[in-house]
Amino acid sequence: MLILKMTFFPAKSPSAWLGGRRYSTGVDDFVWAYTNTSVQDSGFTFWRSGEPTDPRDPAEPADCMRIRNGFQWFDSKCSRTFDILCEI
Ligand SMILES: [Ca+2]
Repeated sequence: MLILKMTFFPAKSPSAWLGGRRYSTGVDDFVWAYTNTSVQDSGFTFWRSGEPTDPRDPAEPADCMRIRNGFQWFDSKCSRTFDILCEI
């Protein structure tokens, strides 16, 4: 975990995109893009307390999943710029 933190979460870039995206208007309606399977039903989630937040911001909903340097998950606006995190 230390290597992951040092490699992917340097102080200037404390977040990375995960491969999940909201597919509907429900707060917990996220799917993993690679498998198109429900995040909620995957058996493991690590949302920060209070996340995901309400997606119904009509101007720019928070429909993409990101991870921060504490490794917890957040829903965020997809237009934001972060590195990506992939399974190898
Ligand atoms: Ca959020």
